[in-house]
Amino acid sequence: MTTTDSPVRLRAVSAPDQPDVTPALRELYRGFEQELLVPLWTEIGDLMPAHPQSRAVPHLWRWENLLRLAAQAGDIVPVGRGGERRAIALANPTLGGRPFATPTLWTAIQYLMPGENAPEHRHTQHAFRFVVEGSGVWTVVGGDAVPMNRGDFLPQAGWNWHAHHNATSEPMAWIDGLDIPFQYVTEAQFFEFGRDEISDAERITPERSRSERLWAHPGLTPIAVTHTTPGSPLLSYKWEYTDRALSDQLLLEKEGYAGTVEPGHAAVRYSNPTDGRDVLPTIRVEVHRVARGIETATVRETGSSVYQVFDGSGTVTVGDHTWSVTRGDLFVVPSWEPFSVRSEAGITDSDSQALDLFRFTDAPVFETLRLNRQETTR
Ligand code: GTQ
Ligand code: FE2
Repeated sequence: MTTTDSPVRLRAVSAPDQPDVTPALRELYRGFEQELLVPLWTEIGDLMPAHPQSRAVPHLWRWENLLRLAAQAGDIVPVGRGGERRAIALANPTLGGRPFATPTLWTAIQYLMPGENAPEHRHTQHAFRFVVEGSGVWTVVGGDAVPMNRGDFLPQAGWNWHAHHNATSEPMAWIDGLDIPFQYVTEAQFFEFGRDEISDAERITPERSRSERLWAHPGLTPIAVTHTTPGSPLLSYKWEYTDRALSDQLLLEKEGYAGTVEPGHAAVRYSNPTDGRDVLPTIRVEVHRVARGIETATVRETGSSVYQVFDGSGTVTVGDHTWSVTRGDLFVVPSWEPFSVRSEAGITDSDSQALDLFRFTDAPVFETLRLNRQETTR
């Protein structure tokens, strides 16, 4: 309870350790204010809570609404130097209207009209793209043109030059994930403009990027290549491989072998082929497949997640919120909020007859700082 605008809060005497509000106490707190001092005893509950209490809340964004508004922006808002990208970010309702999906993670829908180019730039923020539907855009990372198709995951570690171009006659939408909110608090960001137009030699449309030809062979590392920059050198993880990994896990389970997270729940993490670690220094990315009729255990962990439904339908519970979700829908799980899903038959049948969830988190940061904690209840 605040009795003045003073940074020092004069609390009602509720706890035994709080002093009586006397003229002497008011005088003391005025002294604190004048010298820009704040005592611990009025702040401790907020500063040092017994368990995480996220400033963010669970929230769901419907893909059909995002897509409709992005298409509208496509008609009205040009893309070019300065604004850089036609990207529209999810703003968690309790993060002050800032474009932050969670306190650490940026999530946006990006939209490119036929023939459009998003100019080249680079920044320290680590990024990725994920495609829930559509095709036709190539992202050019360090001069390497990488195709984007449904289910493809494209990591792009900080400080790589990148531009995007739509080579088709159809608009395309996808989602971007970045650590913009996290880097915002670090005050260590850098940004540089590149060329306004990439060269014709780069504005090409190969089916596979050079990075995939070098790095996308399971268990095989090119001997003559040393990779020293942060994050994965593989610029696209194609859906074909992810899909097979997930369906194999479920088949192995049927045959009585281990591999799934829990019965009917397969999951994979995208990893850096040079060291097996997370694809990006600050962001972990996973895909989960929950078989029809399966309900997962309830998990809560420190750090926040953003999910996008890739395929199928089901019911998602995050803390006190429960939503029916379908293809493309996005939702956030704030730190320490209990999370579970149930895979159900939807209006439209899914390709995999299951609920496929794309997920990204800030887990690498929490693990590095030894702040990771997890609790599972069945
Ligand atoms: O595509 O380069 O959503 O730099 C936010 C910042 C996308 C991008 C975003 C970016 C980009
Ligand atoms: Fe960028």
